Amino acid sequence: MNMPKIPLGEWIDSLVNWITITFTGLFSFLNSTIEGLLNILVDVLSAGPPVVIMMILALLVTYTSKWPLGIFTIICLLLIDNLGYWESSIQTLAIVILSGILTVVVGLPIGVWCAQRKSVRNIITPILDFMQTMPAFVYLIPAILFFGIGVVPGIIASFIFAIAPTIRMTILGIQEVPKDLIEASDAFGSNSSQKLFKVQLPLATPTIMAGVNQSIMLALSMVVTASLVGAPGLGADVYRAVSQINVGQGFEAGLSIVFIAIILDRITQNLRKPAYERIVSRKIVFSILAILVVFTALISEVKNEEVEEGNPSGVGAQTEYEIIGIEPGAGIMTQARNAMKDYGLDNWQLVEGSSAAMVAELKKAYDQKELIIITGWSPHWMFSSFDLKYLDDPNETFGGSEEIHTIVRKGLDQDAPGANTILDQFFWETIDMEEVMVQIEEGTDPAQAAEEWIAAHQDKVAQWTNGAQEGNGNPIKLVYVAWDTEIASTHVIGKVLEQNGYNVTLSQVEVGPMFASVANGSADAMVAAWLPSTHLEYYNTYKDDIVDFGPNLQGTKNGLVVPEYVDIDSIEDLK
Ligand code: PBE
Repeated sequence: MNMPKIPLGEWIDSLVNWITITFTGLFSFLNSTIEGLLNILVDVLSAGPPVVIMMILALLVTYTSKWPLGIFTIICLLLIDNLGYWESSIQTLAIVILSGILTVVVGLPIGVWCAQRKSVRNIITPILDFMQTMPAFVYLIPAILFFGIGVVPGIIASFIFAIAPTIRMTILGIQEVPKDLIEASDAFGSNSSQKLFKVQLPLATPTIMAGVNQSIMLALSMVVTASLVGAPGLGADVYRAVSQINVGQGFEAGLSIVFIAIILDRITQNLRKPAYERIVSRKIVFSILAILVVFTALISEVKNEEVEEGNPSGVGAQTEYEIIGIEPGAGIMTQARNAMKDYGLDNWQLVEGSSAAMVAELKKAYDQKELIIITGWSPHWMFSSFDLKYLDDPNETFGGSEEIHTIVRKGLDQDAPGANTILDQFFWETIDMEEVMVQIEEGTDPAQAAEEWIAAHQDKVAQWTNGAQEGNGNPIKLVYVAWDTEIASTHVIGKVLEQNGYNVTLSQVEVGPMFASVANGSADAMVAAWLPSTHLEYYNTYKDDIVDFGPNLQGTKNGLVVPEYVDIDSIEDLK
């Protein structure tokens, strides 16, 4: 059938665009409110030495779920601290608690409303179904555009993902209240709010709490996803471990998440009927807790006021001492971390996320002429779309000018000699790569951009394929990371191999897995090794199990990049 494609994607794009522009004010208000609340929570949880918080949490678990669990809690928390994940855990705990509070504050009234009105319920239920089945990743995309990268889009996405159970269970709980009790309260002449607060809600509480418990567990399950857009905490530790193939670290961080899950689960499950309620009443415990929280919050706010120093109009203050980074495993991230040490930028933070999120953040800041510092590299189309400059790097922490190498698995010359030859002879210039990148950025599909470039540069391609045997449909698997540079190069070389008779698959992975897969032979080749310095660590780890074909492009550069209108010139100026 020859029907034109319905431009659903484009409609959504323009809708999101419109929302972004129209509600800028609202978003920045929400952004600062949520971030402010989160900071308070983090401050409260990290006031005083860790042991104090551990004791309080353990006591709370003991109170709600008996002493053996309290002991278990203290052991878990001590272990987390010992493994070095205490700070991350505090971040995660704060994020989950805040998402939990938000789901209750928003979800409960919606649930009540749905329970009372069938028409509302008929509208909300399908929306909830939709929200729960849409992959949570998808929410991250508009969330980045609305809120920038950092913890807020993560919290919002978790909130959307997690709110459904609270609403559903509230509806269920209220509907399950026996009819005769409602009739009785009607008979006593109670109005609808009396009925709600004195009869329905109290009777529905166990069901509602089960929903809240589910919501909190769902929010916790979002922490890894949220770290893709820069949310800190245990999720970021897991993500970093994946992108660097660090099994041990992945397990430790994962285990910490499990511990936090158990603790939160026990507390929320038994909150309504604590195990030791007879000994100390709930009111007393919760009042003490509330007073403690408010008190620490106030104290840490006062302390914060005192330490607020430095020049409020300086670059640091205006960027909140944040450098916007990319995938945690990227070589440039290691360089940036080293640079922060080298140049003594102790109060700065490197935000982890992804290349796409970084670019979105840059676009946003650039449009509003706000200060921003990113980890940047060339060749990259961003230099032609925006007026940008590299900050001077007198210590050469970012390694100066580099090359991109082609690396193939051992034995490829035997199994696919033609592909081996082509990959070996693949070499092009920065302007070639840029041509493809700009095309892709302007909306051309990468495969098509590659084809067009090949058609326009037959002479160059002929040099690569010179003397290469036909592929006869043999499979070739190329791996790459979703950096703009490698999207371009991998698609071009992939198409060339295809035109020479190979059956090519491209697979997009994280940095560590990219090297590892070529080393263990599960992928055939990659054209994305930035050397000698950016990927040195990966290179050294795998160098005995790979074949290095040398550079396919020369003259690349990494560094910290700012828009031209930012009036500093060197990394040293950030101090
Ligand atoms: N980058 C920049 C790669 C190589 C240099 C993002 C394309 C990286 O940092 O690992």
